[in-house]
Amino acid sequence: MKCLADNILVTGEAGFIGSTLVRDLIEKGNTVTVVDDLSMGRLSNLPESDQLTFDQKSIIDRKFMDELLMKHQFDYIYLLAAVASVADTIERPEVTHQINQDANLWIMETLRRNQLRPKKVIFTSSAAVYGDDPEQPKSEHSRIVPLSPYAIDKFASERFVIDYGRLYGLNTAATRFFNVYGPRQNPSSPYSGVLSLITQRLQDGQLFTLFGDGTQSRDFVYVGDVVSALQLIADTPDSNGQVYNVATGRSVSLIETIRIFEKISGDKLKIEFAEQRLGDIKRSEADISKLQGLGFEPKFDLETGLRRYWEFNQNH
Ligand code: UD2
Repeated sequence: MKCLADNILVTGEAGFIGSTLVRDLIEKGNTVTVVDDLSMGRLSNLPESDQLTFDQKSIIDRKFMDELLMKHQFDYIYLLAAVASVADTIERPEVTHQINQDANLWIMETLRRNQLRPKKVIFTSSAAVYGDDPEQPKSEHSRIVPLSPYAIDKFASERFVIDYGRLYGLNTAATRFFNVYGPRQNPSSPYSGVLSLITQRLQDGQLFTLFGDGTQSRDFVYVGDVVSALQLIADTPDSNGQVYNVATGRSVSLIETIRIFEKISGDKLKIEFAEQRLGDIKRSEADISKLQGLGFEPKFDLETGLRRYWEFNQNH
């Protein structure tokens, strides 16, 4: 399906989604340039390869990004760099806006001004754009209710990228990730993904704080499936100008997820219950029929994905 040896830019690739994508692109023979300021990602997440060039830079460095885009004339661009913590964007809305929106707009503007024409630019957005609207499952046509600077910037960037395609003839698409989990996810912040926190607590035998009663449910999607979806969208001409939910289409409660994880690890998670988090969403489930229309099928159900994740952590 994919032609080999493309020249690819990935921003934000030292995070766990970006680094998984980079590994896969390199294995397929591509040349990959990565830009990450290492504010959240880790250099050790990236593979060693002479097909990989790493620049420890922030995407808000306009001069650097201009020169990089002009010099390499990338075939594909994956825009993953972001301040991914919703709470952080609530505390620092203006600073995080520069990264989550302005920097992405600047990249699009550089492409436009210089008539650069990548085969595809993919912006990675989030299910956060749907906010707390109770309608489930969420299709790409569901109501947009952005409730944080994070969601506002993700939605605006998504629109900018798509409309730069429509207005200026660039090939673009966007994705809305649901709850992604898997190897190399960083559990070090209280706002880290819940499955990375549970993994760590199970390994260390420490207490896990469950906010709410555990009946809240999420559409947890394994990072390997996310990386497959990204490349499928990149390689499909029909995806131009389109936005896709990236998830499994199945929502599982947190308590059931913990039970599955306990079965895999053979350990019992020590749980303390606490008040539900302010603004927490009760249920989140994706309608993925649009992505399935491109031929996507998730390969990892929750148990298979959690098993892989657990085994990876045991070996690293
Ligand atoms: C996810 C995204 C967020 C945004 C949002 C949109 C992650 C890490 N976050 O937030 O960026 O896109 O979706 O809706 O993917 N929980 C506990 N104990 C903990 C941590 C979490 O009980 O120590 C609960 C939490 O209250 C929530 C569930 O686990 O009910 C999932 O939490 P999360 O932070 O992993 O993800 P979510 O869905 O809040």
